This record gives sequence, C-alpha cells and structure tokens, in this order.
Amino acid sequence: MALLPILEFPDPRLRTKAVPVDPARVADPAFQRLLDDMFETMYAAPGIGLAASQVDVHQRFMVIDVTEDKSRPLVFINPEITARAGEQVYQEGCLSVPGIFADVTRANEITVRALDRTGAPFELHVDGLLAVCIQHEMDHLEGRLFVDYLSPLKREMVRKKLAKQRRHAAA
Ligand code: GNR
Ligand code: NI
Repeated sequence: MALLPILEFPDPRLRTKAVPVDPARVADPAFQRLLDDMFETMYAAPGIGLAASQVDVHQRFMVIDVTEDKSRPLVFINPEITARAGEQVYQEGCLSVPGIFADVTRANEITVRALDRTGAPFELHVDGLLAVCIQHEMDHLEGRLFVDYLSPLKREMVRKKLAKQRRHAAA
C-alpha cells in the first residue's frame, strides 16, 4: 500500500477528461493495487471521496466512503448518472483545493450505474451527502472542479489564497 500524491488546483492536469476503464483490466493486480492505494490516500487525507484524476490517472473511476467509521468503501468504475431529481446546497471541499469551502447546488437524488471492483455492474439510488460526493467525483472525471461553480472573481481569490498558503508552507 502507498500514499499517492494528490494534484492541486490550478494544476492543468486536473482539467483532463478521463477515458473509460477497459473492463477486462479491472481484475489486473496493478489496477486492484491502485484502488487500494486510492482508499489509503483518501482515508489518510482524510477525505470522503477520491477520483482517479486527482492522482493523475485519467481513467473513469473513483473511490468513496462517506461513513464516519470507514465501513462502506465504494468503488465506481465507468459511472453514469441515469436519473437525477431535486436540488440541495452543500458546503463542499476538495482535496485538490485544500482549505477552501464553498456552497454548491447539485441534484438531491441520483441513480448511478457503474462497475464495482470485481467488474460487476450495479445500480444505486442515493441522496444527501453520498449523492453530493458522487457528483463531485464525476466532475473530476470531466476535468471539472467545485470552484468552477464560483464566480471568476471568487475562483481567482481561491487561486491566490492557495498560492499564498504554498508560499508560507515552503518558507
Ligand atoms: O473529502 C471531501 N469532502 C467533501 C465534502 C463536501 C463535498 C464533497 C467532498 S469530496 C472531498 C474529497 C475530494 O476532493 N474528492 O474529490
Ligand atoms: Ni474533489
């Protein structure tokens, strides 16, 4: 197991649109190890989700666990949202935009189809935080970040704040 480096805004690699995972590759030990490393990285951060894009792997999969006690690790490979309903506003954060939090409006309820870590298809109907997290991670796979929902002025303020944080961390 290993902790993976997480790309941070405004790294242009976070803008890459991820390509589908070849289902025949899911069983590969290297792919399974990458899933384990992503869970370890997410739990250590700590975070409730991690998209492959954030660890510079531009393929369509992510890991999520929104429980307090790490009891429900979920893997979504080639996820698709097949239904959405309602709206919710949630104060989001992102491991790729550390220390920044902002309200984002998303669908309250979604139905998502994906492959699990054995390559088997499943469908989930979820709402609340898990629905927020799935939509947030699927945005990463499109090269989209939650700060893209802010005004250009606020996004520029976020960029400057992160640059300043890094200057102080480096000194
Ligand atoms: O850990 C995370 N917390 C979080 C809180 C509110 C909305 C979305 C998230 S996802 C984030 C981890 C992350 O950056 N995933 O891409
Ligand atoms: Ni994120």
